[in-house]
Amino acid sequence: MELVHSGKVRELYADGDDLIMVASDRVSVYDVVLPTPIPGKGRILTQLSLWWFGQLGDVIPNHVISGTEVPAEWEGRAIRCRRLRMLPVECIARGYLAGLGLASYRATGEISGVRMPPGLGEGSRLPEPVFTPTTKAAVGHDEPVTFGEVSALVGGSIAVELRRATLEIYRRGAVLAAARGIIIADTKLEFGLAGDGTVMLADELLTPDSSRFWPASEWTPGRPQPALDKQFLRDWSAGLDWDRRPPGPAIPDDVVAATQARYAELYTRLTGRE
Ligand code: PZK
Repeated sequence: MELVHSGKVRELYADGDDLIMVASDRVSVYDVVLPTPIPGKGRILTQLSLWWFGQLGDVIPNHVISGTEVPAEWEGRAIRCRRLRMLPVECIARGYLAGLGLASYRATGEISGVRMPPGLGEGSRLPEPVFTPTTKAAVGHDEPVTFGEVSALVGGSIAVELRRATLEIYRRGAVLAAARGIIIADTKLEFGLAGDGTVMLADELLTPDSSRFWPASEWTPGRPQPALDKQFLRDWSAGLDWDRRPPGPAIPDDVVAATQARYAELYTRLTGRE
């Protein structure tokens, strides 16, 4: 099959008119892919994405064709998808302060042009979820864009649909996760257009690679929140003499095992499946 895109932890292949998205067991910390895989991670993230696409299919149509009709070597960690014309915006919804949302709040008191109340800190819950789109920069980090800029890029009616679907997917996902003790602080979605112009949800959905997942039991606003999936990796790597530039260090067996257990726990807690 023809490789069309290779990401840090995933590959995208063309199969006739379809695409096959394949999740690897690779893991990144501080944006650097480590040389040691986390066995089962690709399967868990793929099954979690498929589960969410099923749960949230009534919000907006999505690109999934099948989670089973894929080459045998990738079974369980690949999704057959419709090839779409991807829209050049990363659609982010934030319900809690972290990352670039926190930086923006500290600098201006606003997030994506929306004024926030004073006194929020790192990890605080926002009064309501905010749509904070970015554009994919050719190199380096993504650039925040206003809603007006999204409209100029994709057209006003599509921009309205992207904002609606992004906020609704986030709200529905966050409510469901909260009932299972998990905070989804934010999430990044990607959309594309089908041949007939229908806006469709693409990419992966509400996985820990596209979203911040925090254990609700440990949520303490005012400090950085522990990540449900990668905290063992972060804690271990913080104790190394490593400048966070490639190549990353090999992961010791006990940290691999603890991280593997976190991904399995996350999947079981959310979906009720083993
Ligand atoms: C598409 N990416 C991101 C990069 C990956 C994924 N349904 C689609 N149609 C056309 N293009 C894409 C999709 C989807 N999803 C997604 N880039 C293009 C990406 C690297 C590896 F697995």
